[in-house]
Amino acid sequence: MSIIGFSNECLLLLEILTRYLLLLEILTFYTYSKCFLNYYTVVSTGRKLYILSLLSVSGSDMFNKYTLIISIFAVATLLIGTAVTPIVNAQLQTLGVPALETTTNTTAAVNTTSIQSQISGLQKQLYNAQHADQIKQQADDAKLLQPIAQSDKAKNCAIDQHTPTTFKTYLTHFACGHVTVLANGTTVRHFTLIADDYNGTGTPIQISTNTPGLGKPLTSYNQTYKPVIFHAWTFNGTVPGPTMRFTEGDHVQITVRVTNDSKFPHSLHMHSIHPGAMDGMSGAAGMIEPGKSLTYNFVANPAGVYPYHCHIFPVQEHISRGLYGMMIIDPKTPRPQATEMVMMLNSYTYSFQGVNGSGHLTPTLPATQQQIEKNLTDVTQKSDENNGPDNQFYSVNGMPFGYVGKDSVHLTTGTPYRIYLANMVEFDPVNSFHMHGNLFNYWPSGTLNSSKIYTDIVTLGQGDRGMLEFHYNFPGQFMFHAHINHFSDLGWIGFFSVDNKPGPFFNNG
Ligand SMILES: [Cu+2]
Repeated sequence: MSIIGFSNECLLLLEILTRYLLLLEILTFYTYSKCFLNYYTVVSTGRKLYILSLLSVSGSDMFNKYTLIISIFAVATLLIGTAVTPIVNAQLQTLGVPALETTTNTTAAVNTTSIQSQISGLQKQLYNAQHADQIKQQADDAKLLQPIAQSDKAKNCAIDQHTPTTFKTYLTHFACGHVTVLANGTTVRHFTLIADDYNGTGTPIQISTNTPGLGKPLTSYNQTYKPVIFHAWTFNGTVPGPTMRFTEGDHVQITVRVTNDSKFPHSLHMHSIHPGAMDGMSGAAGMIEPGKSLTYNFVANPAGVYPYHCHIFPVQEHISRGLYGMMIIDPKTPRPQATEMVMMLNSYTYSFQGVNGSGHLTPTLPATQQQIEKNLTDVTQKSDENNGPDNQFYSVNGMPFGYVGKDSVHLTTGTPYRIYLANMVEFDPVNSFHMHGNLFNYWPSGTLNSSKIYTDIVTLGQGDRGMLEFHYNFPGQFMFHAHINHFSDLGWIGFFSVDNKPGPFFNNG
């Protein structure tokens, strides 16, 4: 009987099992010795066989030749496995693979990951070697782009150039385009403008806020608030279109696409210096038919503030419907640091567009005597003052009565501010900008050659613009508005809410 209590039947079964296992282990060891791969199996086999042989020896009265063979083989396997392990580990270490001591699944998994990461590392090295030129180019580009990216950040260039602006985000939204740098160091800025007249009838935009008592001159205080709607033609879906910003000397590419659903051709006419073919007038110099596009190429100069607008006849309709925006060309040497804003003065007329936006002015070119007389009759009939179309709303940045009450613009005392100002009001010869409780430096057109004036009011003709710099000494609520009070009463007013404490422009986001 077994000293540990095994029955003879059990021992017989164990012996048969052991012989069978022996055969398996021999096969395994053979494989190992041939391939020199799975040394773990050797170690574990040795351990298993050693235990089995001990069990066999201790569990049986018989010490037959099989158990002897098993024991010898087991000890030999264990010794070989133990001897080989450090050698293989050393080899693996030179390959950067962690040494494997056990055969547990966890370790195997860890090492599988490690080997995979090594493979992916090698693949990366191979890719880098194959694309060395491309990678070098990317690195060079990044090196060239870095100072421009820093300067664009200092100018508060918008990171998101796709989300349409609201009158609040428009105040500080500067689209600086998609930037690339040529090998000769030239900065290229590319912009896309989508011009859309929405089948000629315009898209309804809301030109009133929910401010109680304001922005709803078409309703009485007792009536339910209804937003005021204007049927607009748009660049990139908003009125005004995006403020585009570049630096003097930049190569600018502005791709203008007129949508398929537009009824009329449109164009992009920019103020500043450029070739005639880039001037965005009717005809060959930049007129774009519906469904077509055109890229305007020019070198930005000189530094200053400029309007851009569609210049297809009748221009007064294409502008007054909403196809305009502002363009800033920064000097190569940056202007002194200041918190910057954009203020685009504009107006809305219902004189000719009708309730649903379907009315149009008659084109004035080519102007025969007969056409001029018809046009004069048209505008006279459509006018509310019998002298041509007139505006029913005036605003800054597209929203009559926008920057009032909770949406007043928060400023901080002592902080330097700069405003880029432009006037795109149609039908009225002049507009003005007046600031309460303060004076400002003003540079007409914002060029480096402009002589500044120190004032609290500037008067602007149609398409006129300039640049203001100021800071407030005292806290308080200060109005800014057209000093043509007729315009103020129809929406062109706003408030600076000046505080000693710094904070965002709008407290309510
Ligand atoms: Cu147009």
